[in-house]
Amino acid sequence: MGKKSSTPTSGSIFNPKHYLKKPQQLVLVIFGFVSLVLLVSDRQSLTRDHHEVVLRLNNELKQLKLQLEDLKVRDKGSTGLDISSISKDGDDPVSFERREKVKEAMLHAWNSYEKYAWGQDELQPQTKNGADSFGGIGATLIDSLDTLYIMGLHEQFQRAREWVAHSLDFNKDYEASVFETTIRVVGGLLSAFDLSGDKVFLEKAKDIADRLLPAWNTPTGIPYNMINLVHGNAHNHRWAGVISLPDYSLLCNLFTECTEKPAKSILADSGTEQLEFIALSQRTKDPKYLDKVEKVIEELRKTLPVDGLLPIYINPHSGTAAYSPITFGAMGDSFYEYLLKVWVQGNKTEAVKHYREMWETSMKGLQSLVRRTTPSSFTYLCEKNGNSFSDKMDELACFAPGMLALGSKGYGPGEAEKVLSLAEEMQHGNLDEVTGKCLGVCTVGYLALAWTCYNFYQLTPTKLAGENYLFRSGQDMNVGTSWNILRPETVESLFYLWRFTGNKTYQEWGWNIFQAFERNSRIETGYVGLADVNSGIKDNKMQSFFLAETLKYLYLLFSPPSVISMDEWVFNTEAHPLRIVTRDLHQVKSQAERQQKLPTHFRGRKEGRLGHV
Ligand code: DMJ
Repeated sequence: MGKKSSTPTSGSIFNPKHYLKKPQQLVLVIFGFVSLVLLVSDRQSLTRDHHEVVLRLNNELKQLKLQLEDLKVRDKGSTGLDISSISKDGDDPVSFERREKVKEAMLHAWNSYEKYAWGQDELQPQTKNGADSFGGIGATLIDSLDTLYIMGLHEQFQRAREWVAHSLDFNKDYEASVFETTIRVVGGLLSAFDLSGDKVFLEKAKDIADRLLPAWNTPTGIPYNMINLVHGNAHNHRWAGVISLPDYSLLCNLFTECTEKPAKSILADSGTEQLEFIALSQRTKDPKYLDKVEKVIEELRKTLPVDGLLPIYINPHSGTAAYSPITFGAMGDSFYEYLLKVWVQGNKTEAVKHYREMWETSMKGLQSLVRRTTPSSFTYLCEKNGNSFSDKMDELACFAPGMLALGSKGYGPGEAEKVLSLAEEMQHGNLDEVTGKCLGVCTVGYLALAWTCYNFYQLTPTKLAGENYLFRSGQDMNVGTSWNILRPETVESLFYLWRFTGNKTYQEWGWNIFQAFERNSRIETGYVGLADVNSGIKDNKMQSFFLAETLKYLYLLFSPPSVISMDEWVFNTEAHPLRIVTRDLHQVKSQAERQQKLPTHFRGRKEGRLGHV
C-alpha cells in the first residue's frame, strides 16, 4: 500500500494559491478562524468566571456552615454555664472536703498573684514580685480565668474580667512563642468565653490570634514557632534542630554556627494550635484560623510514617522531618494529644475522621515504645532516635495514660480494653485498696503507665516527681533531671482515668500528690517549684499552668462527673475546656481529595469503626 503524499497540491485548501482562484472561500476561512478564536477566548473567560463564582460560593458556604456552628455554640452557651446549678449526683463528703481544700489552694495562689504580680505573666513568690516571661500579657491571669469560674470564685473572676476588658494590651514588641501564647492565652480566653458567654473574651482572643497568624505563612504552611506581636515577623527558635544534644540553648551559645543554620519547627509547637484556632473560627464565623491550622495536619499527614511517630524537628520549607528524637515527652507530646482531641472537639464526625485515623496509627507507634523495668515491672515509654532507643521518660509524657483513656472510647471492645489497660494500673496481686500498694504477694507486679507516673512521685523523699526518669536494668528507675515545676500531667491522667473507670484509687493517688504540693511547694506568698525533689530546695516561680491545670484537674478529680461533662467539653493541652461543636461534612470533599494523595496504608482503613462511636 502506497502512503498518501503530505505535500499540498495546488487544488488543496491548504495551498494559498487555491484562494487566489476562490476569494469568497478565503473570506469564509478568515471568518471561521476569527469566530473560532472568539469562541475559545470566550470559553476561557467563561471558565475563569465560573471558577471565581465557585470559589466565592465555596467561601460563602464555609461562612454559612461556621454561622451554623456558631449558632449551636450560642444556643448552648450564650448565657454561659451556671456552675452552681449543675447536678451533684454521685458526690460524697470526702470528695467534697477534698475539693474545698483544692479550692482554698487556688485562692491562696490567686490572692498571692493579685497581691504581688497583678497583670504580669508570672508570680515570683520568694521575691514577691512578677516576671513578664510571655511578653507582659497577663499569662497567669488569663490562664486562671476558667479555673476561677469553675470553682465558683465569682468576685475574683469578675476582677480578672475587668482587667482583660480595660488593661490587657497585646501590642507588645516581643518575640512570643506561638505555641505557649496559643495554649495559654487564646485557649484561656476562649474557654472563659464558652463558660461565661462574655464577648469581651472572644474579642481579645481574636486580637491575639490575628497577631499570631503570620507565623503560618511558610512554604508548607507548617508554622514558625516564634513571632513578634507588633511587627508580625516570624522565625524559629534558633537552637531548634541545628544540633541534637541535650542542652540546646547552652550549646548554641557556645557554637556560633547555630545561628547560621536554618532552624527547624518543633512538632508539638506546630501541631498544638488546632483546637484553639478551629474553636475561634467556629465562634467568629471566620474560616481563616481553621484553614491555617488544618493545613498543618494535611502537610504532616503526607509524611506520617506507618507507625505514626514523627521526630520532633520538622523543616517548615519542605515539610520533611529532620533526624531527631521521637518522644511522647517534651516537643512531641501534644501533637499526638491534639490528633485525638480535634476528633473529640468535632464530635467524632466524618469531617474529623482523618484526625482519629492518624491518632490510631500513632498509638500503634506508642505501643512499640512501651518497655518494662526490672525488677518491679514498671511500664514506661522510651524515646527513639533513628534506630536506637533511649531508656528515658519525661514526666511530661504522663499525659499519655489520660489520652489513652479518652481515646479508648472510639475503639471496638477488644482494642478499647487493651488500650485502657496500658493506661491503667493492673490489679495483679494483693493490693491495698486505698494506696494501691502491694500488701505482700504481688507476683505479676504492675503493668501500666499511670502507676509508673504515680511512682515518679512516690519514690522521691518529697513525694514530688522529678522532670524526667532514667531506667536501668535491675534498678527500676532513678530521677534524671531533678526539678519539679508544679507540672500537671500525672494528675491530668488520674482525672481522665477516674472519669472513665470510676475507680476511686485514682482519687487517692491525686490526693496524695496534692498533699505533697501542700507540704513542699506552698509558702506564705504562693506556690513554688522545687529545684531538687530530693533535697526539697525551692525555686522562685509559680507557673501559670499550676492554676490553669494542676489545681483545676485536682478540683475536677474530686467533683462529680457532671461538672464539665466530657460529653460536652474537650480540654485543650493547658486544661482549658472548650465546647464540643459538631463539625459538618463541608470538608468531606477536600478530605476525599486528600485521601487520593495518601500513602496506601491509610486508605480504606477502619470504615465502620467510627460507626459505633
Ligand atoms: C503546659 O503548658 C501544657 O500542658 C503543655 O502541653 C506542656 N507543658 C505545660 C505543663 O507541664
